[in-house]
Amino acid sequence: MSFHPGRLTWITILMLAAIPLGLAGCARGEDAGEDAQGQVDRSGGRIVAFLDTIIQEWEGQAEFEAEYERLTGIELEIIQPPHQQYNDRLMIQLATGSLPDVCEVLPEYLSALVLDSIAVPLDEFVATSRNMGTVVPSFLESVRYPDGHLYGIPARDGGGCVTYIRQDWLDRLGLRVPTDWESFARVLTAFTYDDPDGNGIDDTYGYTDVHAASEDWYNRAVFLDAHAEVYFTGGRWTDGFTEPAMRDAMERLAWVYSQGLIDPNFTTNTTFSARTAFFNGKVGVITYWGNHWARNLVERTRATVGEQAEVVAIPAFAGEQYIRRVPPMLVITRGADDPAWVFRNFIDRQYDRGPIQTLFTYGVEGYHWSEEGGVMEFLVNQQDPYGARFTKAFVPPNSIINNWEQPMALDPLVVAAIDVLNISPYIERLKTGGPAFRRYYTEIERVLKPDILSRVATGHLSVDEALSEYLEAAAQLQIDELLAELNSPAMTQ
Ligand SMILES: [Ca+2]
Repeated sequence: MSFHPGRLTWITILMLAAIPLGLAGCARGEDAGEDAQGQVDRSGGRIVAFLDTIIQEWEGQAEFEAEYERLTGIELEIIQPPHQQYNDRLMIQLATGSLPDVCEVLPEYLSALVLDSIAVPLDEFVATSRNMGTVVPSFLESVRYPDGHLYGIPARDGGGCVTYIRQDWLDRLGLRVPTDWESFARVLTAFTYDDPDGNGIDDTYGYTDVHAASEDWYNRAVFLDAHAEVYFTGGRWTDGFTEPAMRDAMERLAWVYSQGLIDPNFTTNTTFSARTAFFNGKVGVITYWGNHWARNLVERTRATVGEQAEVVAIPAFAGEQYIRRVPPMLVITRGADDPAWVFRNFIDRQYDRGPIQTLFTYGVEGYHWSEEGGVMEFLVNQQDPYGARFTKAFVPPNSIINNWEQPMALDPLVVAAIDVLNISPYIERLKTGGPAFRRYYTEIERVLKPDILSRVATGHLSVDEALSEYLEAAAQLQIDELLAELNSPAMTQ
């Protein structure tokens, strides 16, 4: 199969959303043979995997594929669209092209694959697998569909975001770690106006965010107890955007902007541009993933602004909860000639607590990691502009979901961030809906809400005007029907 990236527009995406997903499957190798344990030992097969968070080409993806083939005898073809476009590309691929054997799917997209019978139920494969018994059961249950089936296996612990702050800036200004909105507002003001980097130039902001603060994972420090997105509370799905707490959150966001405390690019920031502002010492606070990014944030900031940079993950403020997300999943499509074979060789073997799990976690020995004197460590990525070490291959070492005794010591910086995340987080649930959900969810959450938030934050709309405009637009996008689907008995049993 082939895949040719092209320019996308929302119109294209919305048009394609109306096309039933799924066409012909991929051709693949010969029939399977099984060894004494019932496991496949066939060589010469081929797996096409459509993946988002696998290491990229500049991180040794070709070496990863070659090592997988060396260990399994199976050719692996990874298709990896640009991260920012991944979900749109996947939906278009499923709608217009041939199906990959297996794909990485964010939870809110699973319903589309189930409604179109693209996702193959995996229950029987799990029951007869060699390695799935090592997986902590709660991870599997977190992605079980309301019809009782498993259509995806968590690709990792979904984890969540925590707020990171420049400790060296706090120290220079004689400030303590903020613990509530009032102390946070003072820190943001000092980070903006009191020259926290000591270069004598007014060149910093306190804070940055992503997509106009429309994504709850990233907006916690300013939104606190408010949810911009549809979320599960009090036993049902609710549109957080219309709740009273959202009014106060919008007022705080507009205040932060009016005081000049936020990176003005936050309305258009991708995760890439937001974290780059942090690496460059332009902002002192960002809420970002509490995993191997704890290491990346420190190393890349130091590589840019100097070794004095200290970055710490701080506990949620008073009234705020960090969010633990439903994990992305690996889904086998009906395009696979032999789904059971793909399951055994691509999914189940990732949990072998041996060479394949080592590959999917750490990468290739001698390229991504090495072992000397019994100590295993990541190597420097020679292609990395920051000269940083590798931190993962597909599954970050701190995001393992089975009971593997890992061969590499966990990074204490990452452990500290995960400890902060796990203090008392809000636990997300799998969103499963019907036609209105599938048709309009992304437009409401990723287009309408960011647009309105960016205008209310920058003073172009009052909070009242914002809410009134939102209610009208959301009604046209069937928000009531969408919520009814999410809350239907079949979906919440
Ligand atoms: Ca400065």
